[in-house]
Amino acid sequence: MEGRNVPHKTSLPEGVRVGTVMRIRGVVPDKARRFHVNLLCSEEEGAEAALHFNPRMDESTVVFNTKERGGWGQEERGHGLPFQRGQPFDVLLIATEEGFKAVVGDAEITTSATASPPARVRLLEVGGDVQLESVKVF
Ligand code: 9QG
Repeated sequence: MEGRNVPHKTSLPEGVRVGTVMRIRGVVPDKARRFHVNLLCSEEEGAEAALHFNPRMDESTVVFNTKERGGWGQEERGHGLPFQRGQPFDVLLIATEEGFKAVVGDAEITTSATASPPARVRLLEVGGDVQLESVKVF
């Protein structure tokens, strides 16, 4: 996917395995508040999220969470915010045994301890205040 905009969906019918790398590049718009990358467990409305990766310019942090049938799990927050309004970004989401590791530019911002296993993922979705440049799965 190159140069399309949000909401964006990439189907992952075979799921992801430990070692899968998802690379998301884009630009944070000047007036952006928040955007998100969701790794969803199905393509259905209201799907559970193995990972909700949510840079918040309005709170100067990145929120990580999961969504189960009963609603949101417990939030984890990264330290600092490696995203800036008006600037490009390059995010790697790497599937690990425990969940997902996020690398933004030169910084590993957190390993999400509570994420669901990568094998359950079926859809990568990007939404919110973001100018998306590319989504690639390796
Ligand atoms: O606020 O926090 C993550 O823990 C919620 C937000 C929600 C998530 C959630 O409202 O926003 O970020 O899908 C949603 O509603 C997202 C965009 C306690």
